Amino acid sequence: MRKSLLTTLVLAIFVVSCGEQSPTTLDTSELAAQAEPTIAVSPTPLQVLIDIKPGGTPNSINCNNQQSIITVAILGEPVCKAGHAHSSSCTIGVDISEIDHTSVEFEGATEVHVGRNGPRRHAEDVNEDFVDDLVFHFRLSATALDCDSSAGTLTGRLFDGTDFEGTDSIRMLGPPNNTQGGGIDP
Ligand SMILES: [Ca+2]
Repeated sequence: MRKSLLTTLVLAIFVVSCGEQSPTTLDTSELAAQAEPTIAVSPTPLQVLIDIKPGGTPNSINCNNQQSIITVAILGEPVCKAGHAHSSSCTIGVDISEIDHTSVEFEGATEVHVGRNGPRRHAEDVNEDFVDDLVFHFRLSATALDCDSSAGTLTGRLFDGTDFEGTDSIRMLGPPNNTQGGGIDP
């Protein structure tokens, strides 16, 4: 009888001690699972308006001419500062003076016009809205675009370190094996 009680007691201690250990093991794995998404989280880039081949649509690119230059503009927008009296009449957007043009890439390609101090800055009002836009030129062969691409994305950073990106549609002309070429984009 005593022996049976002792056995029960030992068993009870074993169960309790197991019960204490199990949650500890679970907690560790749960912590590991929670840590992963926290590391993966990154801020969403600021969205900017871009215009591939400004001035016309569709934005046709001859995919057989890998040396062609693709013009891409970041459209400047009037920026309404906090507390601006006319905030309802203007668009919240990016001020191109805040853009670090040396950080800009289009589908992995960088500006082709490079001077002594790196990529040249080219501001011009391409859409005639009286607000300067920032214009870039990229060689097709330097981009990740292929003959099936239907959109191109430009990425970069503001001087304050904020990442931004913008996407516009493209229409690739010419099948991959067509050697006749055709119209070459400026
Ligand atoms: Ca403009």
